[in-house]
Amino acid sequence: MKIAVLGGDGFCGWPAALHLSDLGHDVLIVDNLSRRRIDEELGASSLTPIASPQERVAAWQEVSGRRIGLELLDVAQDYEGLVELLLRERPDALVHFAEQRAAPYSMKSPAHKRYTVDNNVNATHNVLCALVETGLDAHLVHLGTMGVYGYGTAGMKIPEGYLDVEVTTQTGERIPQQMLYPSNPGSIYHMTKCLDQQLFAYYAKNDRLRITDLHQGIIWGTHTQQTLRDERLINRFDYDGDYGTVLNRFLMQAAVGYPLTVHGTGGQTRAFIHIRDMVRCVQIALENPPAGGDRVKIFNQMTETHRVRDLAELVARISGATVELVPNPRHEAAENELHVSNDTFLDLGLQPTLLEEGLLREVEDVARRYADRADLGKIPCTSVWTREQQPGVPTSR
Ligand code: NAD
Ligand code: USQ
Repeated sequence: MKIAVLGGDGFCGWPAALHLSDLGHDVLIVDNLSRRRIDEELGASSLTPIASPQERVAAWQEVSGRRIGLELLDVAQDYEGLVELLLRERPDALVHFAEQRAAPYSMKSPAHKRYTVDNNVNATHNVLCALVETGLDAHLVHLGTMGVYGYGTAGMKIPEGYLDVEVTTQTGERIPQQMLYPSNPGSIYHMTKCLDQQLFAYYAKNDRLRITDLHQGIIWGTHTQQTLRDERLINRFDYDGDYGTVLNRFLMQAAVGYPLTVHGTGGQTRAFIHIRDMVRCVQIALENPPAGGDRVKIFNQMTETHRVRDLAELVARISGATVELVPNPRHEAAENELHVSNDTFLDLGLQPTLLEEGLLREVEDVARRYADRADLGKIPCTSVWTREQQPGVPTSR
């Protein structure tokens, strides 16, 4: 297949592009490098030393003999460029990672909220509109989030995208129906993924676009088989208070001797998946496109659920780190249960990398190895969710 990987310079996009190229697909990375510019804005950088996108694709060609194309394009801003690219390249599939993906970054200020909505919603809508305009029958695989569901389900297992309901008609007849699971976002970032869902539903219904939406949990880990093949192929590892996700932050904090920063009581339960499983899931989704028709195919892309305080205790046990309960900068439930159905990927052959197997290796191979590059001042989470949490704003109005 010819596959365009939108956002292919990012944490998920780069290893996915390498994995797909390694399988023999013709891969084209499309990225505007906004993530690298955000590093500069925040004065933070990846714990691992990442090469420039040009060096990355040149190194991959040297190591594997395979060429990955690189197109620097803003999917949200340059609609004409996107249409021109699709007409020129005529991809069989697009994998869409090209969004601002950090919840804390999306909550930093009015400007960050507006940027996140403008960038994410426009990027998704431009891709959908361009597919219709060009008439390409390419399969669109989008990276969504488990966060569209919210994290509390009163004991029910979260289904893969659609909820079974029963409606009572005017004549009292009870009719079973399915609806998109009601969305319940916990940040402006997560809200953009809920808006994406509506765009997908509409374009699948109206234009019969073939769309798969992967509701992905929190990624942990860094390396894949391909990124390990040369130092210049190394993946990024975010640990700062905006972009670092919880488990990778704990692994890095353990490596540098920083107390593990558990928000609140740590009773938040979240879904997780290793980065090696993420690239396999993207492959499986591409190999199993929806037949067409008017419904978006939705997979829950996660393999385990854990409470934040349990993760901290696990990391502390294997590394000797200490755990600290810090005030929660977010507006989220202090404690929640989370049960998730992920049968589709398991039935299609995914063999999950479990936390217990990979954690220690990750601390040794990545977090300790690059610990001297860490800037400890970037660890605290300074982005707060509500006005009341801002310094100087009274707690009650
Ligand atoms: P990332 O920020 O590392 O990568 C996103 C890439 O997209 C960056 O290279 C960025 O430059 C590019 N990009 C952003 N806006 C663009 C635009 N308008 N035009 C072109 N390129 C643009 O993020 P990531 O962790 O790789 O996440 C990728 C996707 O996966 C996101 O959509 C995110 O919501 C989803 N996801 C990530 C995680 C996770 O834990 N990292 C979990 C669930 C879902
Ligand atoms: N948390 C801590 N301590 C920390 C950092 C985070 O206790 O030092 C807590 C947070 O308060 C939250 C949980 O850990 O309760 C998860 O936070 P996170 O930053 O790891 O994950 P999140 O903000 O949900 O976002 C990440 C990705 C996002 C993706 C989402 C999947 O950045 O792109 O969509 O995970 S999910 O969480 O399933 O919605």
